Amino acid sequence: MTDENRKRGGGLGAAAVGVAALGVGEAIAASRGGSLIDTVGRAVIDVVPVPVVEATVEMSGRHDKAATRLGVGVAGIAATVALGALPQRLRTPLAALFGAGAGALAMRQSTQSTSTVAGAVAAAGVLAAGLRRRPRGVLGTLAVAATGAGMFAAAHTLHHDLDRKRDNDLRRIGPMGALGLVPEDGLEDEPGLSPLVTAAHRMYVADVNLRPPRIDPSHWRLSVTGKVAHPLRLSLAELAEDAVEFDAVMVCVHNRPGEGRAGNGRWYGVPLADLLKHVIPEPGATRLVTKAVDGYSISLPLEPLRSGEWPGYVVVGMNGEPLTPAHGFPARVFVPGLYGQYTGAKWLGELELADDSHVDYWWKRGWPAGPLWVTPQARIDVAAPGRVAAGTTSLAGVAWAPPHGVAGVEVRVGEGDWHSADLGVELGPASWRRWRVTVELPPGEHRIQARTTSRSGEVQDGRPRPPFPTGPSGFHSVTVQV
Ligand SMILES: Nc1nc2c(c(=O)[nH]1)N[C@H]1C(S)=C(S)[C@@H](COP(=O)(O)O)O[C@H]1N2
Ligand SMILES: [Mo]
Repeated sequence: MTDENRKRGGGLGAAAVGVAALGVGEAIAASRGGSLIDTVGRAVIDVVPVPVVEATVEMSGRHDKAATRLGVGVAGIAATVALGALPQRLRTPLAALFGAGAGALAMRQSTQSTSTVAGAVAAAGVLAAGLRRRPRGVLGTLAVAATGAGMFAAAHTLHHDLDRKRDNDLRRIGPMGALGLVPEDGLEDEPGLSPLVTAAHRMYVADVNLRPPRIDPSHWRLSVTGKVAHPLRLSLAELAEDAVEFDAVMVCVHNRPGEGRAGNGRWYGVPLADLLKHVIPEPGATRLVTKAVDGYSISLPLEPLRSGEWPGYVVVGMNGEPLTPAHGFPARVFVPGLYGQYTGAKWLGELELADDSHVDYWWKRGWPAGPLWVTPQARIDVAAPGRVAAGTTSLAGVAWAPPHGVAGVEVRVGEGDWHSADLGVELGPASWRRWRVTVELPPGEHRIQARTTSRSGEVQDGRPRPPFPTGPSGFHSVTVQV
């Protein structure tokens, strides 16, 4: 074997060791619901510059979590190869440093940390031992890599089983809200139109976690602390007793016109004004900090929440059921009309009444302190030539302008006049509203745009603007061929 070949073989052997170390670490972490890759991934998400976050959201869309995981896994294997090329005396201390680093990150994120720390220690051990006695030959290398892959599969199965058990536990919690009647708006006969109420499993998911934190509802309590005369600790059942139902659209600040990062829910939550009345805020309290169990936080100005000027809620249910893990189980804060990034934390652990010195997760990253309000937006879901009659095109979609409500939706063909659409019955002003209209179009290709106007008189801004830093604007356009 030439030197060059031996080196290449050594690199492949090191890569196999990397797969094995990560696989063993993942399997041990997964035994109690943790994950090395997710822990490191979250730490990366916490520090990468905003332009990188924006580019990832843009490129990977719904697959941003899978893309981040893959990136962390590949980086881990690449780091092992780099480590393998270093002198032996450096490898073991560096492997130990990797393990200690991952363990420390897991402790900082504070959820499922014990098993993740154990996984980090095991991964460092496999790394050090594997690089000392690297697998030889194609078969040896394949065997080590296959062992690692098997460990990844085991980790996957462990998570799957934990998820199933948790889903069963959630089912036992019982209903959250009435939802006796499925709400209707009169546009039920429009095929292809978004449902009036978005099912939880169809709702977009946006957060900085690679996996929702696992929270045991029997031990979970919401604490209301800080500058208050009467701190509170409330169980899920206690919160549910005082909850009311409301309809509202949740919109991500990254939702460009036409995209799907918005969903309409029938939520069940405790009015923040009621909770705040109980705790009696102290004079210096100016902000309500909503803190997730994993360190994420978003704060809101206290006064408009306390007075009820902005109706905000500690939400414990969606569409008649407990929140799903992806959407914040057991509780989240939601102020209808504010973008998701500003509306409050999912996986809520604490509400802290604080002064203005608190710094939110996204402020550190260059987003304005806000809060930012959702701007009116119309989306075209259906553009179907010839469905009603030859020469006509049916258009239908959803529009939102929370918290004031949608006053009207219009469409235009090319640069032509705007035509008013028919509106479905409004569930509530913060809810989205469905619309439809039929237009006559000659044969050929046409560009169709939609816009909405809020009941407060705000007309949707047609100038395209990217989401960062104050939210997107522009019209949704579709092209139809008649
Ligand atoms: N704890 C926590 N809460 C969070 C976030 C997060 O990353 N962590 N993301 C926010 C953002 S950016 C949005 S758009 C909404 C999304 O809520 P959904 O995933 O239920 O649609 O949650 C908000 N609450
Ligand atoms: Mo978001």
